[in-house]
Amino acid sequence: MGLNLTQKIIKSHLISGNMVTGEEIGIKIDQTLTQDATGTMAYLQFEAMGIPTVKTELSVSYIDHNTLQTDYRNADDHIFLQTVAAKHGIYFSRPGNGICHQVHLERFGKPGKTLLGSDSHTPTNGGIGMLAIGAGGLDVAVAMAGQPFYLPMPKVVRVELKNSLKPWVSAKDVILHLLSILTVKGGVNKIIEYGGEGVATLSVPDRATITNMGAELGATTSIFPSDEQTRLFLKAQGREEDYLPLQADKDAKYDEIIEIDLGLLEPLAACPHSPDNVKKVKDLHIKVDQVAIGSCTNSSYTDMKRVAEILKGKTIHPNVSLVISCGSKQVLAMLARDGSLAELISSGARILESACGPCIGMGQAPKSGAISVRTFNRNFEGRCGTKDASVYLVSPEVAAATALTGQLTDPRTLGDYIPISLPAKYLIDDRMIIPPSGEVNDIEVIRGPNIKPVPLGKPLENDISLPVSIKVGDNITTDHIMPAGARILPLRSNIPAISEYVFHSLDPLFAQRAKELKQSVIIAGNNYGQGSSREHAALAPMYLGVKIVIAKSFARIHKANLVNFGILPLEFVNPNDYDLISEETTLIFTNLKQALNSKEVTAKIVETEKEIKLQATLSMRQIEIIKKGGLLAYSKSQVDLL
Ligand code: MIC
Ligand code: SF4
Repeated sequence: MGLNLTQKIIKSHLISGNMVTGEEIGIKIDQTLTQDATGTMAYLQFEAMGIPTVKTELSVSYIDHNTLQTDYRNADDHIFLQTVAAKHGIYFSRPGNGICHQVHLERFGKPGKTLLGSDSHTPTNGGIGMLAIGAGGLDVAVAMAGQPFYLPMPKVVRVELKNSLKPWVSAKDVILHLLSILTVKGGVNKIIEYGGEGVATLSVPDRATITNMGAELGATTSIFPSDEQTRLFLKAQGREEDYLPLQADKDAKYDEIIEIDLGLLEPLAACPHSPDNVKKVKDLHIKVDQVAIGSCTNSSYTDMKRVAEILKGKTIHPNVSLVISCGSKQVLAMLARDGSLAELISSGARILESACGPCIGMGQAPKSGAISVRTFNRNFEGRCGTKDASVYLVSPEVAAATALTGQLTDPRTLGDYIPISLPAKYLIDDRMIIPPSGEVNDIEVIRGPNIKPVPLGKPLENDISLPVSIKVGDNITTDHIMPAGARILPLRSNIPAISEYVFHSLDPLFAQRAKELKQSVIIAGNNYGQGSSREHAALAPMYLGVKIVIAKSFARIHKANLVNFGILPLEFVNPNDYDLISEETTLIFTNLKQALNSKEVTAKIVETEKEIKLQATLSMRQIEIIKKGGLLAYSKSQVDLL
């Protein structure tokens, strides 16, 4: 029987387990990437493993999330990351060089290889035919140490693309359409594999927009075949030797098949406050205050050039603030050289540096009650920095048209389509990427006062009584659990300080209450922990004494992060039992370690004496990790056994 693309790459990287859906597999990781907001923890953890140089083929440390430098803390993180990279054989992409996913696609991504990144949008590089997966920083540190990455063997969904996109409809509309079908939890433990005749009509940057936002489906990753389009992109990046053709076999099997006729799609928008709340732009008549173009989803040279062509010779609407952040220095420099940057500036755009910027609330928060239209990938409440703002996610074409008219605008009203093709040659200048130095011994790792040691988890207690510290609903994001933004991001290297902000937007008293309770349990609905890979959303609750999270279901990366830091994730066997628990409830767990061996746990509600059945959908390896108090302690115990 033939293999699909996912199975081919997994098979060639399989270290343990069998490719049977749901069974835990361990795969070899060829490349890793980190960014600054998750990277400091990842490298502190890597240092704790005592391994001199990384064991991967390539590891890159990017600075892109926090580049505001409002005080010493941010700058201290940057110099720590630069020196720790030099010491351990890691490439370092300097601040200003661009957003990790975009730069990785341009300069490092290779078809057929595996990439593990401490950022949930790592699947962007699936656009170039890589198996690119997002994970917590500790998992990435372990992969840098040469250990396998473990995950449940996902289901593989084929998305069959038919025909080609109509003028003014673009890659963003493809993924928004898929989000409207599958929702933000429809991709959990699935890999989305694209195929069909429509694939050849999409360039690598288009494909990367689609795989990037596969993260919003909760998917393990998304992947495109590697074909002539891939070769052309790599050639234009001066890397044709990295090209490897890669297709699914004709008779490959899939767990599910979804068909999308590209020719039937129209410009779409994800409405507040969820990427799956998708409507047709032509049906939305809304006045707009801010337009933001950029982020790792839509900031390629072709995206930006199209925006410049739309804005050329025109002026943005007086009520709109337009901010533009290019995905990389390569994109910005090319726009500068071909005159597009001048067009953007003349039209009234405010140009930001090539970084994540407004996507994660690092500046450019809109006004109170604003409508902000963005080419980004997440529109969770408050993420833009203004709690009562409403964010709409759209394509660059819709964003540019909207900036001109001041209301959400279907770009098909602009007239003749402006086709922009892939450049035959990109501007290659890697001077902002510092390769690892040969003389690692002389390098001193510089640690500023904001860089605090990583707290460790404690081994699981067998009998434990836990009051509920918070009860939350469905689709709680990691932005709810551990917010980002200009005020909180500088604390990413300082867990005691950042833990004060856990659940801040939902309940500002949470941190204080959790500390008073000393030990507690969190109760949640479906898809708990969707969104980012930030392990701080597990580490900080652990620091505040959270021992167990009980949810109707979990998002993949967050669940793995909870295990890594020794917090036990349990699921309701009967989801209605969620209603039996309130914020006043205390739960008693007895003989927990033995119960975990059978993966079935019973909790008793102290107030009502009712018993509720819970399940641990974890591998035996993960259960051992929990018993030891987290992955670092577990890994150490494995080494001590040798
Ligand atoms: C995000 O888009 O939410 C982030 C910021 O890139 C995160 C990483 C982080 O929290 O540092 C992600 O997607 O993993
Ligand atoms: Fe950066 Fe936004 Fe992309 Fe996250 S989603 S990596 S914050 S640009």
